[in-house]
Amino acid sequence: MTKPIRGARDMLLVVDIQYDFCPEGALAVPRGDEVIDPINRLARQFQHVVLTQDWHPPGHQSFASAHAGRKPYDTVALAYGSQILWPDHCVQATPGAAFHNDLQIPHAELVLRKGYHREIDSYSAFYENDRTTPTGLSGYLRERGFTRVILAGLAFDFCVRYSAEDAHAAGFEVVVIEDACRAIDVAGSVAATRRSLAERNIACVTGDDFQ
Ligand code: VGL
Ligand code: ZN
Repeated sequence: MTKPIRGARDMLLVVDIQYDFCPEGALAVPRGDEVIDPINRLARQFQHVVLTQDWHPPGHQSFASAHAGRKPYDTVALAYGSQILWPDHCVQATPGAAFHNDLQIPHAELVLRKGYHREIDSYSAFYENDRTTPTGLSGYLRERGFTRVILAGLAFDFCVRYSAEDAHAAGFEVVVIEDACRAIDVAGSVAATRRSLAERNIACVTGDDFQ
């Protein structure tokens, strides 16, 4: 491993680099696989890396197939609020849920799975979509003394966005490496993400600019 140039209090959070989010996957993020090389390079600069993995049980409530008469990208009201419905994706232990083989981060210290409660989706790596069920990540990072979270991965407008916002709300310094992310872009979600990150003063930079 290259000598880490990032601080001992920095955690790189690599979000959902799974086959189902890559081209030809069940919930393909356009050009999603383009982030893999930049993320591999970025990860070599960090001593500390966490990977997230979307990990749904069959019949998950975020799947359109679990709602009669609904189709992917419809929005429905669930017990905790409004939820976009997705194609079945990242079903536990299926090939689509696996990390892309080209992702090479052997020194990643934690794989944080999320979305495993059948009734609750989880975009954020910190809180599920009911906004009250924690994943435990904030405690993990705090207990280990990390103060800054740097994010890259898929998808910019969902899991990266909500993870960045929750990390910020939890008191971490947050940086999104935007050119190491790709977006789904449904119903203006990319524009909404940019607005929301800007309102919170969450830094959105390119890998080259990241200091
Ligand atoms: C994601 C939609 C559904 C993501 C996960 O990783 O951004 N998006 N599940
Ligand atoms: Zn999902």
